[in-house]
Amino acid sequence: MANQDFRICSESGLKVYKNAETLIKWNVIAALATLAVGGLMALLVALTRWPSVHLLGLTEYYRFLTAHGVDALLAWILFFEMALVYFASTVVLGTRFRGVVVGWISFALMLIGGALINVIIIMGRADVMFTSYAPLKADPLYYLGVILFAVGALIGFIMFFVNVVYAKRDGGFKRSLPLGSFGLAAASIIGVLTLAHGAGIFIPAFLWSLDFIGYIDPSAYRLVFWGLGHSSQQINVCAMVAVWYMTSAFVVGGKPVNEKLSRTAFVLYILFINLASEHHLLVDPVLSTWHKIVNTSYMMHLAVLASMIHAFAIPASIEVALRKQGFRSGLFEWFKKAPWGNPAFAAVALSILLFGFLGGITGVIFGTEQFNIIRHNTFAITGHFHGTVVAGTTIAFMGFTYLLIPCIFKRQLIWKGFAQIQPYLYAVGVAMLSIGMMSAGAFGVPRRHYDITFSGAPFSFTFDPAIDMFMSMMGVGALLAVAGGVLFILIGFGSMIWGKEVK
Ligand code: HEM
Ligand SMILES: [Cu+2]
Repeated sequence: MANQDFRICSESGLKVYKNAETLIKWNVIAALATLAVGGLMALLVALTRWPSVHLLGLTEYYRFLTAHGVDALLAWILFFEMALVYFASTVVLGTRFRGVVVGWISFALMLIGGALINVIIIMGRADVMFTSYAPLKADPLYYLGVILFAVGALIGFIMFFVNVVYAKRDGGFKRSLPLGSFGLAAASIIGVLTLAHGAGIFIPAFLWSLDFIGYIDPSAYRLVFWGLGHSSQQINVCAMVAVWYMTSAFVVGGKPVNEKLSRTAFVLYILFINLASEHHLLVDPVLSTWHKIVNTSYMMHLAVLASMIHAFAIPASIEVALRKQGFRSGLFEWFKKAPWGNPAFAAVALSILLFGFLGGITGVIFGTEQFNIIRHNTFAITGHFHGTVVAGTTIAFMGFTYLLIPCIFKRQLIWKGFAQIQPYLYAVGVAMLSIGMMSAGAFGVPRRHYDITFSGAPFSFTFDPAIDMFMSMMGVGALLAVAGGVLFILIGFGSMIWGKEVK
Protein backbone atom coordinates (compact mmCIF):
# COMPACT_ATOMS: atom_id res chain seq x y z
CA MET A 1 0.00 0.00 0.00
CA ALA A 2 1.17 3.53 -0.81
CA ASN A 3 3.23 5.05 1.93
CA GLN A 4 0.84 7.91 2.65
CA ASP A 5 1.57 10.27 5.47
CA PHE A 6 -0.14 9.17 8.61
CA ARG A 7 0.42 9.48 12.32
CA ILE A 8 -0.49 7.41 15.34
CA CYS A 9 -2.93 9.15 17.69
CA SER A 10 -1.18 9.21 21.07
CA GLU A 11 -4.49 9.05 22.96
CA SER A 12 -6.05 6.06 21.24
CA GLY A 13 -3.25 4.42 19.25
CA LEU A 14 -5.32 4.77 16.08
CA LYS A 15 -3.70 5.36 12.74
CA VAL A 16 -4.82 8.72 11.31
CA TYR A 17 -4.22 9.56 7.67
CA LYS A 18 -3.88 13.22 6.80
CA ASN A 19 -6.52 13.28 4.04
CA ALA A 20 -9.17 11.72 6.27
CA GLU A 21 -8.20 13.97 9.13
CA THR A 22 -8.77 17.21 7.22
CA LEU A 23 -12.13 16.11 5.90
CA ILE A 24 -13.31 15.00 9.34
CA LYS A 25 -12.15 18.30 10.83
CA TRP A 26 -14.13 20.42 8.42
CA ASN A 27 -17.28 18.40 8.84
CA VAL A 28 -17.01 18.79 12.62
CA ILE A 29 -16.44 22.54 12.24
CA ALA A 30 -19.50 22.88 10.01
CA ALA A 31 -21.51 20.80 12.48
CA LEU A 32 -20.59 23.01 15.41
CA ALA A 33 -21.26 26.18 13.45
CA THR A 34 -24.73 25.05 12.41
CA LEU A 35 -25.49 23.87 15.95
CA ALA A 36 -24.64 27.38 17.13
CA VAL A 37 -27.12 28.91 14.67
CA GLY A 38 -29.74 26.28 15.51
CA GLY A 39 -29.22 26.94 19.21
CA LEU A 40 -29.67 30.69 18.83
CA MET A 41 -32.93 30.03 17.00
CA ALA A 42 -33.92 27.59 19.74
CA LEU A 43 -33.48 30.29 22.36
CA LEU A 44 -35.63 32.78 20.47
CA VAL A 45 -38.35 30.24 19.74
CA ALA A 46 -38.42 28.87 23.29
CA LEU A 47 -38.67 32.37 24.71
CA THR A 48 -41.63 32.94 22.44
CA ARG A 49 -43.40 29.75 23.51
CA TRP A 50 -42.91 30.70 27.17
CA PRO A 51 -46.11 32.72 27.68
CA SER A 52 -44.61 35.02 30.31
CA VAL A 53 -41.94 36.16 27.82
CA HIS A 54 -43.62 35.78 24.40
CA LEU A 55 -40.61 37.32 22.68
CA LEU A 56 -40.98 37.19 18.90
CA GLY A 57 -43.68 38.46 16.59
CA LEU A 58 -45.92 36.06 14.70
CA THR A 59 -43.92 36.00 11.46
CA GLU A 60 -40.52 35.76 13.11
CA TYR A 61 -41.71 32.89 15.29
CA TYR A 62 -42.53 30.69 12.32
CA ARG A 63 -39.49 31.86 10.38
CA PHE A 64 -37.08 31.08 13.19
CA LEU A 65 -38.85 27.84 14.01
CA THR A 66 -38.21 26.77 10.42
CA ALA A 67 -34.54 27.75 10.76
CA HIS A 68 -34.24 25.97 14.11
CA GLY A 69 -35.59 22.71 12.69
CA VAL A 70 -33.35 22.86 9.61
CA ASP A 71 -30.12 23.94 11.30
CA ALA A 72 -30.43 21.66 14.30
CA LEU A 73 -32.00 18.53 12.88
CA LEU A 74 -30.70 18.58 9.34
CA ALA A 75 -27.40 20.45 9.36
CA TRP A 76 -25.80 19.85 12.76
CA ILE A 77 -26.71 16.20 12.86
CA LEU A 78 -25.79 15.34 9.26
CA PHE A 79 -22.50 17.24 9.21
CA PHE A 80 -21.52 15.43 12.38
CA GLU A 81 -22.62 12.12 10.92
CA MET A 82 -20.39 12.71 7.91
CA ALA A 83 -17.49 13.18 10.33
CA LEU A 84 -18.53 9.97 12.08
CA VAL A 85 -18.84 7.81 8.98
CA TYR A 86 -15.50 9.07 7.71
CA PHE A 87 -13.90 8.43 11.11
CA ALA A 88 -15.35 4.94 11.33
CA SER A 89 -14.40 3.98 7.76
CA THR A 90 -10.82 5.32 7.86
CA VAL A 91 -9.33 6.06 11.29
CA VAL A 92 -10.99 3.15 13.06
CA LEU A 93 -9.83 0.81 10.29
CA GLY A 94 -6.37 2.40 10.05
CA THR A 95 -6.67 3.28 6.37
CA ARG A 96 -6.75 6.42 4.31
CA PHE A 97 -9.71 8.07 2.60
CA ARG A 98 -10.24 6.75 -0.94
CA GLY A 99 -11.34 9.33 -3.48
CA VAL A 100 -11.02 12.19 -1.09
CA VAL A 101 -12.05 14.63 -3.82
CA VAL A 102 -15.50 13.08 -3.73
CA GLY A 103 -15.57 13.64 0.02
CA TRP A 104 -14.89 17.32 -0.59
CA ILE A 105 -17.58 17.50 -3.27
CA SER A 106 -20.03 16.07 -0.76
CA PHE A 107 -18.94 18.65 1.82
CA ALA A 108 -19.25 21.51 -0.68
CA LEU A 109 -22.75 20.42 -1.74
CA MET A 110 -23.87 20.27 1.87
CA LEU A 111 -22.34 23.65 2.62
CA ILE A 112 -23.89 25.33 -0.42
CA GLY A 113 -27.24 23.64 0.13
CA GLY A 114 -27.29 24.51 3.83
CA ALA A 115 -26.33 28.14 3.17
CA LEU A 116 -28.98 28.44 0.46
CA ILE A 117 -31.70 27.10 2.74
CA ASN A 118 -30.75 29.50 5.52
CA VAL A 119 -30.60 32.53 3.26
CA ILE A 120 -34.00 31.77 1.74
CA ILE A 121 -35.54 31.25 5.19
CA ILE A 122 -34.11 34.48 6.58
CA MET A 123 -35.32 36.33 3.48
CA GLY A 124 -38.80 35.19 4.46
CA ARG A 125 -39.37 33.07 1.37
CA ALA A 126 -39.78 29.70 3.08
CA ASP A 127 -41.90 29.98 6.22
CA VAL A 128 -42.92 26.36 5.80
CA MET A 129 -41.16 24.68 8.74
CA PHE A 130 -38.76 21.87 8.10
CA THR A 131 -41.58 19.52 7.06
CA SER A 132 -42.67 21.90 4.22
CA TYR A 133 -46.01 20.08 3.99
CA ALA A 134 -47.81 20.64 0.69
CA PRO A 135 -49.83 22.77 0.02
CA LEU A 136 -47.52 25.15 1.92
CA LYS A 137 -45.18 26.36 -0.80
CA ALA A 138 -41.66 27.76 -0.46
CA ASP A 139 -39.36 29.47 -2.92
CA PRO A 140 -37.92 26.94 -5.42
CA LEU A 141 -34.44 27.72 -4.10
CA TYR A 142 -35.44 26.33 -0.72
CA TYR A 143 -36.22 22.90 -2.21
CA LEU A 144 -33.09 23.15 -4.33
CA GLY A 145 -31.06 23.81 -1.17
CA VAL A 146 -32.52 20.73 0.50
CA ILE A 147 -31.80 18.63 -2.60
CA LEU A 148 -28.17 19.81 -2.78
CA PHE A 149 -27.68 19.18 0.92
CA ALA A 150 -29.24 15.72 0.68
CA VAL A 151 -27.23 14.72 -2.40
CA GLY A 152 -24.09 15.79 -0.55
CA ALA A 153 -25.01 13.63 2.44
CA LEU A 154 -25.91 10.72 0.15
CA ILE A 155 -22.45 10.89 -1.43
CA GLY A 156 -20.92 10.91 2.06
CA PHE A 157 -22.77 7.75 3.07
CA ILE A 158 -21.73 6.06 -0.17
CA MET A 159 -18.09 7.02 0.50
CA PHE A 160 -18.36 5.09 3.76
CA PHE A 161 -18.82 1.89 1.76
CA VAL A 162 -16.08 2.78 -0.72
CA ASN A 163 -13.63 3.25 2.14
CA VAL A 164 -14.73 0.05 3.82
CA VAL A 165 -14.27 -2.01 0.65
CA TYR A 166 -10.70 -0.74 0.24
CA ALA A 167 -9.98 -1.17 3.94
CA LYS A 168 -11.05 -4.79 3.69
CA ARG A 169 -8.76 -5.31 0.70
CA ASP A 170 -5.86 -3.71 2.58
CA GLY A 171 -6.44 -5.77 5.71
CA GLY A 172 -7.95 -2.94 7.82
CA PHE A 173 -10.21 -5.55 9.37
CA LYS A 174 -10.57 -9.33 9.18
CA ARG A 175 -13.94 -11.01 8.92
CA SER A 176 -16.35 -8.36 9.98
CA LEU A 177 -16.26 -4.65 10.79
CA PRO A 178 -15.50 -3.54 14.35
CA LEU A 179 -18.78 -2.88 16.15
CA GLY A 180 -18.68 0.93 16.01
CA SER A 181 -18.07 0.86 12.27
CA PHE A 182 -20.72 -1.84 11.91
CA GLY A 183 -23.24 0.50 13.57
CA LEU A 184 -22.28 3.25 11.17
CA ALA A 185 -22.63 0.80 8.28
CA ALA A 186 -26.22 0.29 9.42
CA ALA A 187 -26.59 4.07 9.61
CA SER A 188 -25.20 4.44 6.10
CA ILE A 189 -27.49 1.77 4.64
CA ILE A 190 -30.50 3.46 6.18
CA GLY A 191 -29.00 6.76 5.00
CA VAL A 192 -28.99 5.68 1.38
CA LEU A 193 -32.57 4.33 1.56
CA THR A 194 -33.76 7.43 3.38
CA LEU A 195 -32.22 9.90 0.99
CA ALA A 196 -33.86 8.06 -1.89
CA HIS A 197 -37.22 8.90 -0.29
CA GLY A 198 -35.91 12.43 0.06
CA ALA A 199 -35.39 12.61 -3.69
CA GLY A 200 -38.83 11.05 -4.15
CA ILE A 201 -40.47 13.94 -2.38
CA PHE A 202 -38.23 16.99 -2.76
CA ILE A 203 -37.74 16.72 -6.52
CA PRO A 204 -41.51 16.76 -7.18
CA ALA A 205 -41.91 19.57 -4.61
CA PHE A 206 -39.18 21.54 -6.40
CA LEU A 207 -40.92 21.07 -9.76
CA TRP A 208 -44.24 22.00 -8.19
CA SER A 209 -42.76 25.22 -6.79
CA LEU A 210 -41.62 26.02 -10.33
CA ASP A 211 -45.17 25.31 -11.61
CA PHE A 212 -44.05 22.37 -13.74
CA ILE A 213 -46.35 20.17 -11.67
CA GLY A 214 -49.82 21.49 -10.94
CA TYR A 215 -50.75 19.64 -7.77
CA ILE A 216 -49.20 17.59 -5.02
CA ASP A 217 -51.53 15.40 -3.02
CA PRO A 218 -51.04 16.33 0.67
CA SER A 219 -51.47 12.73 1.86
CA ALA A 220 -49.00 11.37 -0.66
CA TYR A 221 -46.60 14.12 0.34
CA ARG A 222 -46.84 13.19 4.00
CA LEU A 223 -46.39 9.50 3.28
CA VAL A 224 -43.21 9.94 1.24
CA PHE A 225 -41.90 12.82 3.34
CA TRP A 226 -41.94 10.67 6.46
CA GLY A 227 -40.12 7.92 4.59
CA LEU A 228 -37.38 10.54 4.69
CA GLY A 229 -38.24 12.34 7.92
CA HIS A 230 -38.68 9.35 10.20
CA SER A 231 -36.08 7.03 8.70
CA SER A 232 -33.48 9.74 8.98
CA GLN A 233 -34.11 9.65 12.72
CA GLN A 234 -33.04 6.06 12.55
CA ILE A 235 -29.76 7.08 10.97
CA ASN A 236 -29.42 9.27 14.03
CA VAL A 237 -30.23 6.45 16.42
CA CYS A 238 -27.74 4.09 14.73
CA ALA A 239 -25.02 6.73 14.73
CA MET A 240 -25.77 7.54 18.36
CA VAL A 241 -25.62 3.90 19.41
CA ALA A 242 -22.37 3.46 17.46
CA VAL A 243 -21.01 6.46 19.40
CA TRP A 244 -22.13 4.79 22.65
CA TYR A 245 -20.16 1.65 21.76
CA MET A 246 -17.10 3.53 20.51
CA THR A 247 -16.96 5.84 23.53
CA SER A 248 -17.36 2.94 25.93
CA ALA A 249 -14.51 1.20 24.10
CA PHE A 250 -12.20 4.26 23.96
CA VAL A 251 -12.78 5.56 27.47
CA VAL A 252 -13.07 2.43 29.63
CA GLY A 253 -12.13 -0.32 27.18
CA GLY A 254 -15.68 -1.69 27.12
CA LYS A 255 -16.46 -4.67 24.89
CA PRO A 256 -20.00 -5.95 24.46
CA VAL A 257 -20.63 -9.17 26.34
CA ASN A 258 -22.26 -10.73 23.33
CA GLU A 259 -21.14 -8.96 20.22
CA LYS A 260 -23.31 -11.03 17.87
CA LEU A 261 -26.42 -9.89 19.71
CA SER A 262 -25.39 -6.25 19.38
CA ARG A 263 -24.80 -6.73 15.67
CA THR A 264 -28.17 -8.43 15.24
CA ALA A 265 -29.79 -5.47 16.95
CA PHE A 266 -28.36 -3.12 14.30
CA VAL A 267 -29.77 -5.39 11.61
CA LEU A 268 -33.21 -5.13 13.24
CA TYR A 269 -33.03 -1.37 12.78
CA ILE A 270 -32.33 -1.74 9.08
CA LEU A 271 -35.15 -4.22 8.57
CA PHE A 272 -37.93 -2.72 10.59
CA ILE A 273 -37.48 0.94 11.21
CA ASN A 274 -38.99 2.13 7.99
CA LEU A 275 -42.31 0.68 9.13
CA ALA A 276 -42.29 3.02 12.07
CA SER A 277 -42.49 5.98 9.70
CA GLU A 278 -46.17 5.32 9.70
CA HIS A 279 -46.63 6.71 13.19
CA HIS A 280 -46.63 10.11 11.54
CA LEU A 281 -49.77 9.21 9.61
CA LEU A 282 -51.84 7.83 12.45
CA VAL A 283 -54.46 10.57 12.39
CA ASP A 284 -54.57 10.73 8.60
CA PRO A 285 -57.67 9.09 7.13
CA VAL A 286 -55.77 7.33 4.38
CA LEU A 287 -54.71 4.07 6.05
CA SER A 288 -57.18 1.70 7.70
CA THR A 289 -57.39 1.29 11.48
CA TRP A 290 -56.53 -2.40 11.17
CA HIS A 291 -53.41 -1.55 9.24
CA LYS A 292 -52.37 1.12 11.75
CA ILE A 293 -52.85 -1.15 14.74
CA VAL A 294 -50.92 -4.05 13.24
CA ASN A 295 -48.09 -1.74 12.30
CA THR A 296 -47.76 0.27 15.48
CA SER A 297 -48.75 -2.28 18.10
CA TYR A 298 -46.72 -5.17 16.67
CA MET A 299 -44.25 -4.40 13.91
CA MET A 300 -42.84 -1.25 15.45
CA HIS A 301 -41.63 -3.19 18.48
CA LEU A 302 -39.14 -5.12 16.39
CA ALA A 303 -37.19 -1.91 16.05
CA VAL A 304 -37.78 -0.99 19.68
CA LEU A 305 -36.36 -4.38 20.65
CA ALA A 306 -33.09 -3.37 19.04
CA SER A 307 -32.82 -0.27 21.22
CA MET A 308 -33.60 -2.35 24.30
CA ILE A 309 -30.75 -4.72 23.42
CA HIS A 310 -28.27 -1.86 23.09
CA ALA A 311 -29.58 -0.22 26.26
CA PHE A 312 -28.60 -3.34 28.20
CA ALA A 313 -25.49 -4.27 26.23
CA ILE A 314 -23.64 -0.99 26.62
CA PRO A 315 -23.98 -0.42 30.39
CA ALA A 316 -23.11 -4.11 30.79
CA SER A 317 -19.96 -3.69 28.68
CA ILE A 318 -18.97 -0.70 30.82
CA GLU A 319 -19.61 -2.64 34.02
CA VAL A 320 -17.54 -5.61 32.84
CA ALA A 321 -14.67 -3.35 31.76
CA LEU A 322 -14.63 -1.45 35.05
CA ARG A 323 -14.80 -4.64 37.10
CA LYS A 324 -11.81 -5.90 35.12
CA GLN A 325 -9.99 -2.73 36.15
CA GLY A 326 -10.46 -3.84 39.75
CA PHE A 327 -13.65 -2.09 40.88
CA ARG A 328 -15.24 -5.26 42.15
CA SER A 329 -16.44 -4.60 45.63
CA GLY A 330 -20.20 -4.89 46.11
CA LEU A 331 -22.73 -4.47 43.33
CA PHE A 332 -22.03 -0.86 42.55
CA GLU A 333 -18.39 0.05 43.12
CA TRP A 334 -17.82 0.09 39.37
CA PHE A 335 -20.70 2.54 39.04
CA LYS A 336 -19.33 4.86 41.72
CA LYS A 337 -15.82 4.73 40.31
CA ALA A 338 -16.82 5.24 36.67
CA PRO A 339 -15.08 8.25 35.05
CA TRP A 340 -17.96 10.68 35.66
CA GLY A 341 -15.57 13.63 35.33
CA ASN A 342 -14.65 12.65 31.76
CA PRO A 343 -17.07 14.66 29.61
CA ALA A 344 -17.12 12.04 26.83
CA PHE A 345 -18.11 9.30 29.26
CA ALA A 346 -20.58 11.48 31.15
CA ALA A 347 -22.22 12.52 27.89
CA VAL A 348 -22.72 8.93 26.80
CA ALA A 349 -24.11 7.88 30.18
CA LEU A 350 -26.56 10.81 30.16
CA SER A 351 -27.45 10.13 26.55
CA ILE A 352 -28.30 6.48 27.30
CA LEU A 353 -30.36 7.40 30.36
CA LEU A 354 -32.31 10.26 28.82
CA PHE A 355 -32.76 8.70 25.40
CA GLY A 356 -34.26 5.63 27.05
CA PHE A 357 -36.46 7.24 29.63
CA LEU A 358 -37.50 10.45 27.90
CA GLY A 359 -37.25 9.78 24.19
CA GLY A 360 -37.71 6.04 23.85
CA ILE A 361 -40.53 5.31 26.24
CA THR A 362 -42.60 8.27 25.09
CA GLY A 363 -41.98 7.31 21.49
CA VAL A 364 -43.39 3.86 22.08
CA ILE A 365 -46.41 5.30 23.88
CA PHE A 366 -47.21 8.16 21.52
CA GLY A 367 -46.55 5.92 18.53
CA THR A 368 -49.45 3.57 19.17
CA GLU A 369 -52.58 3.98 17.13
CA GLN A 370 -54.82 4.15 20.18
CA PHE A 371 -52.91 6.80 22.08
CA ASN A 372 -51.64 8.91 19.24
CA ILE A 373 -54.98 10.60 18.67
CA ILE A 374 -54.78 12.44 22.01
CA ARG A 375 -51.16 13.54 21.68
CA HIS A 376 -50.90 14.25 17.96
CA ASN A 377 -49.61 17.76 17.23
CA THR A 378 -49.48 18.66 20.91
CA PHE A 379 -46.38 20.00 22.62
CA ALA A 380 -45.89 16.48 24.00
CA ILE A 381 -44.56 15.37 20.62
CA THR A 382 -41.98 18.16 20.66
CA GLY A 383 -41.08 16.98 24.16
CA HIS A 384 -40.68 13.42 22.86
CA PHE A 385 -38.31 14.25 20.06
CA HIS A 386 -36.19 16.60 22.14
CA GLY A 387 -35.76 13.48 24.29
CA THR A 388 -34.46 11.56 21.27
CA VAL A 389 -32.55 13.86 18.93
CA VAL A 390 -31.37 16.29 21.58
CA ALA A 391 -31.02 14.42 24.90
CA GLY A 392 -29.97 11.28 23.03
CA THR A 393 -28.17 12.03 19.77
CA THR A 394 -26.95 15.59 20.36
CA ILE A 395 -25.50 14.84 23.80
CA ALA A 396 -23.77 11.70 22.49
CA PHE A 397 -22.27 13.68 19.58
CA MET A 398 -21.14 16.42 21.97
CA GLY A 399 -19.38 13.76 24.03
CA PHE A 400 -17.69 12.32 20.95
CA THR A 401 -16.48 15.79 19.99
CA TYR A 402 -14.48 15.76 23.23
CA LEU A 403 -12.70 12.66 21.93
CA LEU A 404 -12.23 13.98 18.40
CA ILE A 405 -10.57 17.19 19.58
CA PRO A 406 -7.44 15.47 20.95
CA CYS A 407 -7.46 12.66 18.39
CA ILE A 408 -8.26 14.52 15.15
CA PHE A 409 -7.59 18.19 15.93
CA LYS A 410 -4.57 17.24 18.07
CA ARG A 411 -5.55 19.75 20.73
CA GLN A 412 -6.23 19.45 24.42
CA LEU A 413 -9.53 20.72 25.71
CA ILE A 414 -9.48 24.21 27.14
CA TRP A 415 -11.48 25.01 30.30
CA LYS A 416 -11.37 21.43 31.59
CA GLY A 417 -13.53 22.28 34.60
CA PHE A 418 -16.28 23.74 32.43
CA ALA A 419 -15.97 20.81 30.04
CA GLN A 420 -16.64 18.46 32.96
CA ILE A 421 -19.93 20.11 33.85
CA GLN A 422 -21.03 20.89 30.30
CA PRO A 423 -22.80 17.58 29.58
CA TYR A 424 -24.62 17.71 32.92
CA LEU A 425 -25.75 21.29 32.45
CA TYR A 426 -27.01 20.61 28.94
CA ALA A 427 -28.67 17.36 30.00
CA VAL A 428 -30.53 18.90 32.96
CA GLY A 429 -31.69 21.72 30.70
CA VAL A 430 -32.89 19.42 27.93
CA ALA A 431 -34.59 17.09 30.43
CA MET A 432 -36.54 20.00 31.91
CA LEU A 433 -37.33 21.30 28.44
CA SER A 434 -38.58 17.93 27.33
CA ILE A 435 -40.57 17.09 30.47
CA GLY A 436 -42.07 20.60 30.53
CA MET A 437 -43.17 20.23 26.90
CA MET A 438 -44.56 16.73 27.44
CA SER A 439 -46.51 17.75 30.53
CA ALA A 440 -47.97 20.85 28.89
CA GLY A 441 -48.85 18.72 25.89
CA ALA A 442 -50.77 16.36 28.15
CA PHE A 443 -53.10 19.31 28.84
CA GLY A 444 -53.57 19.86 25.14
CA VAL A 445 -51.08 22.69 24.52
CA PRO A 446 -50.40 22.56 20.77
CA ARG A 447 -46.99 22.48 19.09
CA ARG A 448 -46.04 25.07 16.48
CA HIS A 449 -48.40 27.61 18.02
CA TYR A 450 -47.57 31.27 18.31
CA ASP A 451 -50.01 32.33 21.03
CA ILE A 452 -51.71 29.84 23.34
CA THR A 453 -53.62 32.62 25.10
CA PHE A 454 -55.50 33.07 21.79
CA SER A 455 -55.62 36.83 22.27
CA GLY A 456 -57.92 38.53 19.78
CA ALA A 457 -59.54 35.24 18.71
CA PRO A 458 -63.34 35.22 18.23
CA PHE A 459 -63.75 32.45 20.82
CA SER A 460 -62.08 32.47 24.18
CA PHE A 461 -60.32 29.44 25.53
CA THR A 462 -58.05 28.95 28.49
CA PHE A 463 -55.93 25.94 29.30
CA ASP A 464 -55.76 24.33 32.71
CA PRO A 465 -53.71 26.69 34.93
CA ALA A 466 -51.30 23.81 35.58
CA ILE A 467 -49.71 24.52 32.22
CA ASP A 468 -48.17 27.76 33.53
CA MET A 469 -45.83 25.72 35.66
CA PHE A 470 -44.98 23.34 32.83
CA MET A 471 -44.38 26.10 30.29
CA SER A 472 -42.08 27.80 32.78
CA MET A 473 -40.28 24.52 33.30
CA MET A 474 -39.76 24.38 29.56
CA GLY A 475 -38.52 27.98 29.53
CA VAL A 476 -36.05 27.54 32.39
CA GLY A 477 -34.90 24.24 30.86
CA ALA A 478 -34.34 26.03 27.55
CA LEU A 479 -32.17 28.67 29.25
CA LEU A 480 -30.06 26.01 30.97
CA ALA A 481 -29.74 23.98 27.78
CA VAL A 482 -28.74 27.05 25.79
CA ALA A 483 -26.13 27.87 28.46
CA GLY A 484 -24.81 24.30 28.13
CA GLY A 485 -24.88 24.61 24.35
CA VAL A 486 -22.97 27.91 24.37
CA LEU A 487 -20.39 26.34 26.66
CA PHE A 488 -20.02 23.41 24.26
CA ILE A 489 -19.50 25.69 21.26
CA LEU A 490 -16.97 27.84 23.15
CA ILE A 491 -15.03 24.84 24.41
CA GLY A 492 -15.18 23.16 21.00
CA PHE A 493 -14.01 26.09 18.87
CA GLY A 494 -11.83 27.44 21.69
CA SER A 495 -9.92 24.16 21.95
CA MET A 496 -9.47 23.91 18.18
CA ILE A 497 -7.92 27.39 18.19
CA TRP A 498 -6.22 27.83 21.56
CA GLY A 499 -5.95 24.30 22.93
CA LYS A 500 -2.46 23.05 23.75
CA GLU A 501 -1.12 20.86 20.99
CA VAL A 502 -1.20 17.11 21.56
CA LYS A 503 2.07 15.57 20.47
C1 HEM B 1 -30.90 24.36 23.51
C2 HEM B 1 -31.50 23.36 22.98
C3 HEM B 1 -32.89 23.41 22.38
C4 HEM B 1 -34.00 24.11 22.76
C5 HEM B 1 -34.14 25.04 23.94
C6 HEM B 1 -35.06 23.78 21.82
C7 HEM B 1 -36.34 24.30 21.87
C8 HEM B 1 -37.31 24.09 20.91
C9 HEM B 1 -38.60 24.71 20.90
C10 HEM B 1 -39.13 25.66 21.95
C11 HEM B 1 -39.25 24.29 19.78
C12 HEM B 1 -40.59 24.80 19.30
C13 HEM B 1 -41.70 23.90 19.36
C14 HEM B 1 -42.96 24.57 18.88
O1 HEM B 1 -43.18 25.76 19.09
O2 HEM B 1 -43.75 23.83 18.31
C15 HEM B 1 -38.39 23.38 19.09
C16 HEM B 1 -38.70 22.71 17.92
C17 HEM B 1 -37.86 21.80 17.30
N1 HEM B 1 -36.59 21.42 17.70
FE1 HEM B 1 -35.57 22.17 19.28
N2 HEM B 1 -34.56 22.91 20.89
C18 HEM B 1 -33.25 22.66 21.19
C19 HEM B 1 -32.37 21.86 20.51
C20 HEM B 1 -32.70 21.11 19.39
C21 HEM B 1 -31.80 20.22 18.69
C22 HEM B 1 -30.33 20.01 19.06
C23 HEM B 1 -32.52 19.63 17.70
C24 HEM B 1 -32.10 18.63 16.67
C25 HEM B 1 -31.14 17.79 16.83
C26 HEM B 1 -33.87 20.19 17.75
C27 HEM B 1 -34.88 19.86 16.88
C28 HEM B 1 -36.11 20.49 16.82
C29 HEM B 1 -37.10 20.24 15.81
C30 HEM B 1 -36.96 19.25 14.64
C31 HEM B 1 -38.20 21.06 16.11
C32 HEM B 1 -39.52 21.11 15.36
C33 HEM B 1 -39.57 22.23 14.44
C34 HEM B 1 -40.94 22.26 13.79
O3 HEM B 1 -41.96 21.99 14.44
O4 HEM B 1 -40.96 22.55 12.59
N3 HEM B 1 -33.94 21.06 18.79
N4 HEM B 1 -37.19 23.27 19.79
CU1 LIG C 1 -41.02 9.27 13.57
